[in-house]
Amino acid sequence: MNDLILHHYPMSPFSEKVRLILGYKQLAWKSVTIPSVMPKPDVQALTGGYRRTPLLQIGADIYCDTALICDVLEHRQANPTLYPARAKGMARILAQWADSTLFWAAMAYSISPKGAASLFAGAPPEAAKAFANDRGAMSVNMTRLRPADAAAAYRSYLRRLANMLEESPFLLGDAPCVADFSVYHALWFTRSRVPVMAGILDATPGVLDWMDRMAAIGHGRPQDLGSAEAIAIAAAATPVPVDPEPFQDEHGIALGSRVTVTAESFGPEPTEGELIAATRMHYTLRRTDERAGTVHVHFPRIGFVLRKAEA
Ligand SMILES: N[C@@H](CCC(=O)N[C@@H](CS)C(=O)NCC(=O)O)C(=O)O
Repeated sequence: MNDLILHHYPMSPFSEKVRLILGYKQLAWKSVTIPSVMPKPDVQALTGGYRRTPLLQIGADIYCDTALICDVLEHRQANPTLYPARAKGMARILAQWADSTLFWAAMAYSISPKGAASLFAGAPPEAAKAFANDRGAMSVNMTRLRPADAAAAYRSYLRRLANMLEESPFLLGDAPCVADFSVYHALWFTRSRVPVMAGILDATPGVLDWMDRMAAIGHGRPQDLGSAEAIAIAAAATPVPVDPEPFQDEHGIALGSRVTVTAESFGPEPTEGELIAATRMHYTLRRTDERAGTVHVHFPRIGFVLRKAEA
């Protein structure tokens, strides 16, 4: 079986979500550290454009977005499950809220001027500027919360989460599910990466205790790998043949068409390739790269825009 290769960087909250899931499922994985800002030539050699973090690579198959990565890891190692049968729908919907609404409130609060200053303390001023410019370019067409509005929303969300945790040790029961990992990563950023802003968590000690339980899960068994080696692994591998069925055509775009897939928001870089599968939940594009060879790049449907490529 091909290795699981996670392309990520330490400060990335969405990467922390996946690192902990790898730990929860006690999986061995290869760890490729990628840049947090553009340019990212080695990432884009694999994806063909998509630049967000993290990515999961398995041989010549590249999985974008943590919602899809969760499904892939569940398929690889079903126990313990991320999707408990009795709360499957609720777990996914809560995870989606956490990865969007909660995440952006937590970020806008944590990276308010005081938080940003502490995050970049000790780094050269160009680093903070490069980060701000990079994230500004990623956020075109997005409405970002102002810090004071974000703080108010974040406080309410924490109280609601604390309320859920009064009844059970994890959000939807006795064991963590996908929703716990999605909620956790946003709060982890505040607590671990911007401790000067972490006082907001003190009003909800039940949430802090749950965070301790989540942190104790750990990251599984990572082993460092260079990005050039990861590209060589893709080049030497053959993508897993995809089953194009069931083909769900919502766009009037036939399989075999040249298409682009782009994130709905945050990160406007499209990936272009041949559409070889469009199932109920996923798209798969085949593309060939000078260095990575022929790869299959996979996206979830939710959160992504499919278009015919311009001729
Ligand atoms: N919905 C995406 C969101 C990923 C995301 O926004 N990641 C942040 C880092 S935590 C990012 O890509 N930042 C810019 C970058 O790393 O280039 C997912 O679930 O993977």
